[in-house]
Amino acid sequence: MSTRTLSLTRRPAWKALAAHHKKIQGRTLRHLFADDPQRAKRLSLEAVGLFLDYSKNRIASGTMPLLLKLARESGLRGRIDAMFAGEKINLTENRAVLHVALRAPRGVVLRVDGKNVVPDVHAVLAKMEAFAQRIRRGTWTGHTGKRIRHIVNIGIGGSDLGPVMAYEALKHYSQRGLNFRFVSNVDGADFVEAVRDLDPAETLFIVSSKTFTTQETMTNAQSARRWLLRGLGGNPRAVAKHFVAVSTNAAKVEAFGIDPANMFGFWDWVGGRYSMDSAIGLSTMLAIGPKQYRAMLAGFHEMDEHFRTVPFERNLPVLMALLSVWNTNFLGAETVAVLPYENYLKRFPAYLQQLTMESNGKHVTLEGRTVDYQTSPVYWGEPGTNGQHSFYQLIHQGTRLIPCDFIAFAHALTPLGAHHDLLLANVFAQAEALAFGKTAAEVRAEGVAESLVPHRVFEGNRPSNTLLAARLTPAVLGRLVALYEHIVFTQGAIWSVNPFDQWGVELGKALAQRIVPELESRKLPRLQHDSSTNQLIRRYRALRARP
Ligand code: G6Q
Repeated sequence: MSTRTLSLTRRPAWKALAAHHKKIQGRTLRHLFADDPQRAKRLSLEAVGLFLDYSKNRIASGTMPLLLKLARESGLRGRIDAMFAGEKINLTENRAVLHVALRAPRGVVLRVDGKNVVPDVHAVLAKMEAFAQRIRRGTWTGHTGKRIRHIVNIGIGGSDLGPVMAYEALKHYSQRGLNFRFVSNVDGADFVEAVRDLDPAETLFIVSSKTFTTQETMTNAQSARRWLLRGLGGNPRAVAKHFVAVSTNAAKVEAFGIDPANMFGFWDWVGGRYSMDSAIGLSTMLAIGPKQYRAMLAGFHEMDEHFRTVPFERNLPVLMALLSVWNTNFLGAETVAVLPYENYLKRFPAYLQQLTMESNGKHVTLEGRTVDYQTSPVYWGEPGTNGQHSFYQLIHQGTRLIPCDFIAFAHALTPLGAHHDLLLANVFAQAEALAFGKTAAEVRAEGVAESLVPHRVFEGNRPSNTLLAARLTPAVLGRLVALYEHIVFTQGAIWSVNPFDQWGVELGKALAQRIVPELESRKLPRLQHDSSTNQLIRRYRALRARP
């Protein structure tokens, strides 16, 4: 029997890791660093412009070899090859998973059902570029002849989080005369606030929806259309000049009234949360321009090639994924804090929440067996140093183990006095304090009153990774996103789950549809939910009836 078919906890490497963990658990980061002056050098790695120091993880000399063995026993190599070969590895939806094709240079061949998809990708990119140039140069004008100054992306989930994150991350490179807004929530406040100060004559809506059926997005798109027509005198012909769509569903786009010539397509082998570099990235391209967008794609591709070709022991996504498996499954960590010390990455943790948790938040294996181990940890975070003045207390002195991914850059994009050195001093200090803490003896040596000593002790031994790059460029953003995409892929391979479906999201979409008519109908219909849901619906209707 091959090890791949054994359930995860029965694989030899898993058992060896459990035994190894017992053996080394008493050895703290203080011991591990004291025993090996070369530790930092040994446990760090530079690849595709990213430097990863993973020496502050609770691993001893035998840990990584065993984790690498686990990767091999889990069939990781075969799964990577299957993804790049366009096999339908998204089993539950019978789809290929080929977001790597979105950034493949012309000339690369990646096939789905025997057809090379790379030329299609480049055809859409060329169409996006032509459109982006017209908007950026002001040669695309609105219904009244004014140039477009405001761009509103309407989309949700994978059709929103990537565009918002990328816009914020790359704002430094954006054309400042264009103003970008993002509307996702079906809560009307999102739309109303987004357009409050905009002139419809200067506004372009990008309706981003893979399916073009998502309730939130369709509702916002209809409101946008009404808002536009109201502002421009009601001529429906105005829609064609102020709406474009990004979708896989041409029929629905046309039915909405958007000219199919202004639809930018993508394909069912791109999952929503893996789509920020497909046409879903149109707002990003409008902001930073085609050249910088291409640079971002090149960054993604560099990381893809690194992941595909470099041996696992020097492979950034593989190593980071294995460390997360170690922290989750052997050290019992339940979350990972992602802490960028770069204000432009303020939406990066939110973006990663979807990428990681929607992908690997699964409780059955690909074969449908309930797992007997933890899968995705909760990912969360905030930019440093803000987090330091809020939740870091719990990371330092709370009762939970919270591994941290620190992300920092050598150069500020907007240098200002001593700010950047202060910022970087903070990130290095935090990782150091988390790892080494402060003992009671050290606290006493500072002359602290005995009654306060327990309060001032830091246990340390808190694991972290530090990722350092020269500066946040479009290429580096591409590499960072691809890094986490492939971390998720590797985790999924080890946990034997399908990172590419999202039945939990589908459930929410269906349930809400069922309740809508029960809220909208004039007369209260017979409610057949549980007593709590029935009560909430009745109470809502009653409250709403009062002025
Ligand atoms: C992503 C999910 C989900 C999806 C949204 C929007 O992987 O499938 O977040 O992106 O539900 O879907 P549409 O793009 O089809 O509107």
